[in-house]
Amino acid sequence: MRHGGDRIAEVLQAHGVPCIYTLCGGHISPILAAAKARGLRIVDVRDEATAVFAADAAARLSGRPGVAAVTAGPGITNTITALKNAQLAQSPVVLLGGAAPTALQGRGALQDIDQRPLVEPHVKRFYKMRRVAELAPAVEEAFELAASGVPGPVFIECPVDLLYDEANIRQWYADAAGKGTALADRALRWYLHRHVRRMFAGSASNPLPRVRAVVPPRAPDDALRAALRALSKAERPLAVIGSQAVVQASEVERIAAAVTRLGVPVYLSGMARGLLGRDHALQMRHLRRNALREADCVLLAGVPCDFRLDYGKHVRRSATLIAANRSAKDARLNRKPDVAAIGDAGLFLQALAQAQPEAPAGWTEWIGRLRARDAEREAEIDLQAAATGNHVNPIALFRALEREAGDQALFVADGGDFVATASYVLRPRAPLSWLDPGAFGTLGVGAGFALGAATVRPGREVWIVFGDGACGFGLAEFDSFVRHGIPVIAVVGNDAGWTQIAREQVKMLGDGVGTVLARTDYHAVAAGFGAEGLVVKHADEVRPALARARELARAGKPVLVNVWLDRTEFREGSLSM
Ligand SMILES: Cc1ncc(C[n+]2csc(CCOP(=O)(O)OP(=O)(O)O)c2C)c(N)n1
Ligand SMILES: [Mg+2]
Repeated sequence: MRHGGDRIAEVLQAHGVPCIYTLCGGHISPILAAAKARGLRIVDVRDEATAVFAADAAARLSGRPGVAAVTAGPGITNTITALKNAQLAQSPVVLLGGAAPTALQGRGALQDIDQRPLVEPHVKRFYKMRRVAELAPAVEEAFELAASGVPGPVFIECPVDLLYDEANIRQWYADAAGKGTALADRALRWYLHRHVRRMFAGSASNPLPRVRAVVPPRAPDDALRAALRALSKAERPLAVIGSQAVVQASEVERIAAAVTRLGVPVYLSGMARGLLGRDHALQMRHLRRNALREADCVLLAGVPCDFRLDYGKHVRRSATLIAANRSAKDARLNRKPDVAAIGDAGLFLQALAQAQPEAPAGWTEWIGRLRARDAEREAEIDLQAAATGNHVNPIALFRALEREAGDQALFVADGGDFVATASYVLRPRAPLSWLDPGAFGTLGVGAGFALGAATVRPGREVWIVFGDGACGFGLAEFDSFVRHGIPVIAVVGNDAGWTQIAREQVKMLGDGVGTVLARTDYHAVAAGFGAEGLVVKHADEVRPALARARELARAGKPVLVNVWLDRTEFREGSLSM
């Protein structure tokens, strides 16, 4: 007879889950052991948040739900930030959480709290398991739910007494019931006997796991026709393509081809960065705000009008706005679109490209203008990259990384100003090769994201672009990288501070309190965990260090390159709220 842990593992296996990210606990041991026995890779980390960040990244890169398992109580509370991050990033994660034995919940058991009110607001559904027979169907349903409609995390609470084998559990309950003869003892025995019977009711049959197909939602034809009409009338069209447009990882090449055929100049954001490769005639990188103000027809594909578009104010009032989004709420956030195409934005782009006769020749001049402005901005950045100081200019560092990183490179961004600078300079090479936290702006995603990326994309070069502040959250995961042979390269921008915050705080309040860090030897910390640590204090050391880091990673070693930065004015004046 299979135990509950094995029933769960069987469903994970049937769904082709390559990897479970976890931090152990007695409450979930049967899941981990059974999953390992079925050939799933178990990657154990040093903080539960890392496990969920890794599952999130794995989901974004594979287009299938990522799976994490954490223990009851503190294991679950530790995941909340990562869970919220996945929810706001619309990333399909299946989180398996332990719980106290069913009969002891609310009676002062170890690690026992009411988990529902903590977790429920951050997930599409909170499954509370009460019977062994419910486990497999709940996991099957969770996989479907996480990936359908607007994707997001789903939580399954698995009490420990549903996970171990029946004989053990019956014995455990029999021992707990004791052998007393008093009326109260006999009543307890009767009660527990009935409880156990209910727990295992219906568990004798164990049907084969079912994998349900997830059908992506399609925008209705009238939205497609309206969008086509708007585009055909446009003189200066512009598209912004964001993370939600690429939730179907298997579609990215087709989406890229559709964008090319559509002929509309584009800005790519979030997970869509890299969609068109390193260089594409239609892709603009700079001065998006100006372009949006000039465009007479704007297509937002999987992008809400949130703070990143100044709540919709970046788009000219008179422009025709087309919003393609799986979420009707996001499509209308802060600004009512002229055309709301509610459905998968990636499929919508493909449908548009298929139905549009040919990109109007009149767009050429507009595209040329945008390209010229982009090139001008690149030249300005080059000038700023040339500024020298005592240590390393971050723009020059990213120019060097841009040259050094391979065609298979995948970049993970975790930090403040350092990462914002990277996003202007680094060019993701291919679709799904850039990971950032998304709308929650969460610091600390780096180590988990890199772990998720490296495990679902083995052999890919994974670079973490880390602020020195941000790297502190996940530094202990160098231990996990080493133990699991995950050769990521972290480039830490060491400016001895939480600079994105310091920049405005000092200017407005005259005090940098709380924003100052030291030039800490992060490379030595990584080396302490058994990884390779390199330090770069001067400009001329950058290229050899990056090359060496790449070489070490190719030989299977995780590396941390601690780069001492100079101050720059590059991010001056930028503030996100
Ligand atoms: C979990 C979390 N805590 C705090 C913040 C606020 N915050 C945003 S950027 C930033 C500074 C980041 O510093 P660092 O990683 O060193 O990058 P830098 O700006 O110095 O380049 C902080 C503290 C946040 N976004 N997330
Ligand atoms: Mg910093």
